[in-house]
Amino acid sequence: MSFKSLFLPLALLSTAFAEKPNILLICVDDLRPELKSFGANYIHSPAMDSLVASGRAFTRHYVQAPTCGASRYVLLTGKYGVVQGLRGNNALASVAKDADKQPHSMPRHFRENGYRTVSIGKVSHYPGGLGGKGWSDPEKPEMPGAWDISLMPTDPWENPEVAMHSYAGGKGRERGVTPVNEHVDGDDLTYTDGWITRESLKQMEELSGKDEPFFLAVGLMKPHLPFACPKKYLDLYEGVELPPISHPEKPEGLTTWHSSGEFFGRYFHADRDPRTDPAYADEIRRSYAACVSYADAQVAQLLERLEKLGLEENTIVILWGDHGYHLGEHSIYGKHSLFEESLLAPLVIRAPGMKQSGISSSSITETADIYPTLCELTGVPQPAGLSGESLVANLSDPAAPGRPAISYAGKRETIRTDTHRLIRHHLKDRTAFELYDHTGSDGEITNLAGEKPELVQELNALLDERMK
Ligand SMILES: [Ca+2]
Repeated sequence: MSFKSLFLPLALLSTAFAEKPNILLICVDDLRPELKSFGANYIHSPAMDSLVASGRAFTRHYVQAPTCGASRYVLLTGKYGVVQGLRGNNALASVAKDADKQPHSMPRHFRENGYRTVSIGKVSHYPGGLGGKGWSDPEKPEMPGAWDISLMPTDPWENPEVAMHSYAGGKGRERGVTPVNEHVDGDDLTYTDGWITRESLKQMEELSGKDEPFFLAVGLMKPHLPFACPKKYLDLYEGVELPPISHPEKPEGLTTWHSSGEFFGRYFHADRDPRTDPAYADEIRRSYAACVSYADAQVAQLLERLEKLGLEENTIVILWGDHGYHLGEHSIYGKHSLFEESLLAPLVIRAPGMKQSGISSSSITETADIYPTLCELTGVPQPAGLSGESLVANLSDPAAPGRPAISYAGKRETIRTDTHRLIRHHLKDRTAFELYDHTGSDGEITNLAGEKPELVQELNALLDERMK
């Protein structure tokens, strides 16, 4: 008997809970693996660390796209964005225009299979799941039919669009005018994630009283820009020395380096630049860390309430970062590259009855794997045509193998194997490659494509095959 078949009955049928397990999906915006349990020792992240200790952390989970909307498209449809229109922030909205042609979203599929589905905060690209003016037009759902309830609490902000890049006191972002970070002294409701958590706890209470299983998706906004959170979380890092920034040099030659437009162009920096000003770099990194701790405090409340309501034993919990983030590595502040820093994000899964909990897996996994995993864990039929593969075997055995991960940004595509990363550029007159060897300490500094044409050819063919 395989691990998989041993595992399933435990996951599905502990005798006290013959019903399908609930799902709590926690999406954290722009969270790179900057958690103590993922090796960032200076970070204060006790709640997410506790989930790692009781579940399975995937330390090499790669997103398909280093930008919010396109990455969430893959999470919520289980499909790669094979065409350009599915590689930007409007990926979900673009397919929603034609509901008959779009793939059924994961929450809609679970809803049609007996789940009550609720979304709070930023789960799809627009917090609350609506497009249009102020991201609040009920006629423009990003995922038609997905949710029984989809909410973005906006008090004291005007609407979800303002709340997305918000400051204390109901203020919104003004391009190039409002600061890149802010830490007002106040409680968690000083910023949006406190409101998202408060509503999520209320929804969880209500769901616990229903007969049907629930799929509750909670989308926290931090540590997305602006790096704004209550001062008490910044205070956690007072006197803490941050580790040096690894490989801070700007890469040479053809790469996916960019000028950090979101970071520099949309916020006020008082003519300071962390790429040349170490004290400012330190301040920025502390603000990011503070926002991670603020998000962690929200996760703590969600996990505590789950336990208090007696739901812990029959709820699958997923913690997912939608992509990574450069904090100075390769001289970038932001995402959008195809370097490891943009593509590596935390994934933690805790399933009822799982074996060897608390042991991390370094097998390569992808965001696209989450949908088929949830189908297998719950017994909900898996729809045809999903791009990923179930991780249930990896939940039974942390040493179970993964498979190479593919990602893309615009017309650039990449594949990451256990040992190498190949990045493919479609230029006007030719195709060009970056090849990086991850077996040593060089990481993604030296492009070896010219030295290893056979390996380039092999990985290029594999990338083609996977992108079909
Ligand atoms: Ca994001």
